[in-house]
Amino acid sequence: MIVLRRIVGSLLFCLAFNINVSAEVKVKDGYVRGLPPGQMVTAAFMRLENDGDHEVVITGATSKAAERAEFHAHQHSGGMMSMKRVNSIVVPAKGVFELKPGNHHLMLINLVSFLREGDNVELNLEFKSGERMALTLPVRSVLNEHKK
Ligand SMILES: [Cu+2]
Repeated sequence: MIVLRRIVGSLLFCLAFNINVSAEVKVKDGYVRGLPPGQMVTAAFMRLENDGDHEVVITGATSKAAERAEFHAHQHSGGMMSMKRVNSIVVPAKGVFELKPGNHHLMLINLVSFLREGDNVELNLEFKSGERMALTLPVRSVLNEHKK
């Protein structure tokens, strides 16, 4: 009986561990920047909120809408602004990480098709824990980006 209880206990622990990230990380205000036709690269922005007691590390992303998705940071040097790839982003415990214009963003490289305002883009976030989170983000034209 004790053995059985131990097995049940560890199963429950595994389940709790597996749903950890998606239960504790919420994505808000996400969208993909819609650009004029002919642009092969755009970016996705979102606010990541972590309600949990542990930091959450996001190590990558994929999307059917683009060949590659990369996390980028902006850096300023000598009065010039450029982007560089970062291997991961960290959402602090009980904290927030924002992907926003002029700051960190999720770069979508080599778009499969032209993204129009009102389209939806499916994304998968990949966590260090091995979990994934599926997202559907609306396309918002760059012209309307700052209106909300
Ligand atoms: Cu970029």
